[in-house]
Amino acid sequence: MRERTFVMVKPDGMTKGLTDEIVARIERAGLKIVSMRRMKLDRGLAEELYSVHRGKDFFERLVEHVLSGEVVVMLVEGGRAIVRMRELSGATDPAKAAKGTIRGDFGSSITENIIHAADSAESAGQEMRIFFGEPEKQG
Ligand SMILES: Nc1nc2c(ncn2[C@@H]2O[C@H](COP(=O)(O)OP(=O)(O)OP(=O)(O)O)[C@@H](O)[C@H]2O)c(=O)[nH]1
Ligand SMILES: [Mg+2]
Repeated sequence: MRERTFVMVKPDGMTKGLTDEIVARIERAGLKIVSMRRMKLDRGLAEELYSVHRGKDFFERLVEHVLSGEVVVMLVEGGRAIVRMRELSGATDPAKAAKGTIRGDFGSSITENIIHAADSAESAGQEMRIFFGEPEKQG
């Protein structure tokens, strides 16, 4: 099934110079980057992106991290793009992420884990709307 998803290179991924490497991995996986933009999030945008985590003990750390530098946001399209991007990213905690995944190869901590990828069609829709003004419904 052809679908679209939202992906973001977090500030630690930017600092480590990993954007080109991430783009290459996405393209080698047969997915297409439809749109891509370098930007600095503001607090409102960061809290909206991570609104499901509001109230959790790591919420403030997470928001502070994504506000700590520039990010690259991407709209990625292809067959099973949502699941494929989660597979390419690897487990949330880099210490548990498999080698060959972006987090497994480059992540340094659960906060500094390089990349965000939407976890469902619903979040992908919401996040694409927030960052790219895409309509929420897919298909
Ligand atoms: N410090 C800390 N950070 C966490 C923890 N759980 C999640 N995070 C951070 O919060 C982000 C969002 O958490 P989740 O949505 O549960 O994880 P995820 O879907 O693999 O990661 P994202 O693609 O960034 O949404 C993660 O990428 C981590 O950076 C935790 O237990 N401790
Ligand atoms: Mg998530």
